[in-house]
Amino acid sequence: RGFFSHFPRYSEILNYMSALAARHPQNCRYESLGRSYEGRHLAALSISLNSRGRDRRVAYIQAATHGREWITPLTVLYLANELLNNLRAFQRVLQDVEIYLVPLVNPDGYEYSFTSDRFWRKNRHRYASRSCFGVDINRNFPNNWNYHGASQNLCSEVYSGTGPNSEPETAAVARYLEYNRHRVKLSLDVHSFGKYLFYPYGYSRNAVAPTRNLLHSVAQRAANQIAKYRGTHYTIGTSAGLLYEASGGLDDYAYGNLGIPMSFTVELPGENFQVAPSDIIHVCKETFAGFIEFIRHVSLY
Ligand code: 0X9
Ligand code: ZN
Repeated sequence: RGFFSHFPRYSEILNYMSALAARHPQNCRYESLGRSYEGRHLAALSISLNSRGRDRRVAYIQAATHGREWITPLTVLYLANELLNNLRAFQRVLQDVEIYLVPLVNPDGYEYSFTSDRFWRKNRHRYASRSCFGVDINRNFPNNWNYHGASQNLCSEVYSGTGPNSEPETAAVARYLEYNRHRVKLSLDVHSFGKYLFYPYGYSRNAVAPTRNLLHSVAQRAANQIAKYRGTHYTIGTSAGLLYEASGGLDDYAYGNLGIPMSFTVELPGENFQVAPSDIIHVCKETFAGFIEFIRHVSLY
């Protein structure tokens, strides 16, 4: 069976990533950003035309912050494979750009959603003498932490943790982005579901991003590219306006704290986090067109 016709487990994803890097040693590096609460690797791929030092602009894309969002890592791995197999065709897009991909930000929650609870969202942080587990990694980033749409109840689906960056997964991502903040021009956090492209701010309906017009127009271009494949329609706006207010997300942190000019959360298709295996390839292909459009803008800002 092909890789993009089923939902691979953690170890299969890591094997796929290391095989890609082994097949393209000049253009792809496989590394670990750190480890999850349960000790799994936060595996990453760096893709570029050539190894030209540390001056390239970075397009950062992560997925599976929430365990149950199974389609998300596949779209990121599809992007990696497609770019590496067609480097020449994407020469313009990749010029002076490094693509940095973290397909499984929450490998513990991802694995748990296969073994025990299909709808597991949080990480698997365990608390002494408690029967509830896990922190919502997308409520744990240090931007207006625990302000709205987050909870201090350990059992809540949106438990924000003991403090900003309390979780190893959050801290590893924040550390990478902080260290590279001047190079990172695009941050995409890939989630499911809903067919939305969200830009900051997500924490409050009253917080307006100073560059909201630019963010909206870049997202509109990406949505247009996605729709070309089979007409999939994305709604564009802030998550606070379209869905709910929720603070501590990667998008707000990347934009508000680090000054990353293009920061978005993508909500892929798939009602109730379910995508038919035969549909995976189509979601990957349409999303690929959107990713490329976002990445196109990296050299402009
Ligand atoms: O609630 C979330 O973390 C995201 N939706 S999901 O259904 N995948 O859980 C949306 C996050 C949008 N960004 C912010 N609210 N900052
Ligand atoms: Zn999510």
